[in-house]
Amino acid sequence: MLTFDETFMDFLLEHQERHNRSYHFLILMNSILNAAKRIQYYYLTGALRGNLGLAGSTNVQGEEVLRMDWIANEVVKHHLARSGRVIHVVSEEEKDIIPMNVEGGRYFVYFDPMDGSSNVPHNLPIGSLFGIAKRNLEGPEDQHLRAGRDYIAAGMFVIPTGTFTIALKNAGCWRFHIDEVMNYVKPTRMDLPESRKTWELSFNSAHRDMFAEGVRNWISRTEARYAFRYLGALAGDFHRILTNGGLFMYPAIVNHPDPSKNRPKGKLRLMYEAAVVAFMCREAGGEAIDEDGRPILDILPEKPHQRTALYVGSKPLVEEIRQALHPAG
Ligand code: AFP
Repeated sequence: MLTFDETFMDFLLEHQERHNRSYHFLILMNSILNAAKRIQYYYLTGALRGNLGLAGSTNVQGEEVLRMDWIANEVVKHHLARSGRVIHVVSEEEKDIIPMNVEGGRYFVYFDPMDGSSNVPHNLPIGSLFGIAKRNLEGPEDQHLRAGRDYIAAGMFVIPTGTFTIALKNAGCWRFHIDEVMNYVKPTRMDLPESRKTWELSFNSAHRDMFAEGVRNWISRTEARYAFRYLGALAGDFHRILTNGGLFMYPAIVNHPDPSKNRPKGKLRLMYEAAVVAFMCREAGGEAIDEDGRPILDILPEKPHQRTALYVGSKPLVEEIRQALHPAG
C-alpha cells in the first residue's frame, strides 16, 4: 500500500477550513514556499555556478551585497508579486517599501531573503525569514509597519538543510522537512523543552566585553551550565534553540573601546529578524525582549529597517536576563 506524508499545504488547508478562513493565505504561502525552494536550488549550486561572490553594490544597511543576496531578493519579489495577494513588501535588501498589489492585496510581508551572509562564501547554512500581517479589511488602513504582536504568521527556512518552521497566530509553531519531490512534509509541533538539560547559549562571544555590565556578569555566572553554540546565522541558531531550549542573544554593544562603534540599539533588524523569531518563540512557549526588557512583539516600528537588541528563548532564561539588565525592574 502506498503511504503519503502530510504536506504543509495539506496541513494549512485543514487549518484554514477549520477556522473558516479564506484560501488567499494558502496562495500567499504557496508563493513563499516556491521562493524558498528556488533560493535553495541557487544556493546548492552556488559554488558550481559562481554565485557565492559579491554583486558589486551596497545595501541599505551599508553592507556589500552578495550575489546570493541579490538573487534571493529577486526570487522573493517575483513569487510574492505573482501571488497577487501582497500589498507591499519590506525587504532587508531594499531601502524603500516595495509596492505590489496595493489596491487588491491582503497582506503585508516583511522579509529577510538571505540571512547569515557571512556563511555564504563557505556554503554553510543561511536563513530566509518572513513575517506576515493582514490588511485591516473592516476599517481604514492605519499602520503598514506592524508590531510583531499583529503578525498573523512568521517563519523561517534553514537553507540548504531543507527545514521550514512556521508559527500561526494562536495555533502553535510547526516544523516541516523537505522530501524527495521538494514538498515540505511531516508537521511536528515545536514546544521549548522545560528541562534545562538540553538548553544552550548562543551569542557572538567576541563581543561579550562590549555588552552591558549586567549581561556580562550574567554570562560569567551562567555559561558553565549550558553548551555554547553559534552559527552566525539567526535562522540556524534559533532553529537549535527551538529544539533544545536555552537563549539566543544579540545584545546592544555599549562598551566598545571605540565609542563610535557602540550599537545601543543592537544589530538585528526588528521587523524581519527579531519579531519573526519572537513570534515563533511565543507560539513555542518562550519569550523575547529587547535591551530595555520590553517584549519584542510589543515594539511598534517607526522605520522599516529599525534595529533592536534581542534576547529570545526559554522564559526562565529571558527572565534572568531581564533581571540582569534591570535589577530593580
Ligand atoms: P548578515 O546577514 O549580515 O551576516 O547578518 C546575519 C545576522 O543578521 C544574523 O543572522 C546573525 O545572528 C547575526 O547577524 C550575526 O552577526 P555577527 O556576525 O556580528 O555575529
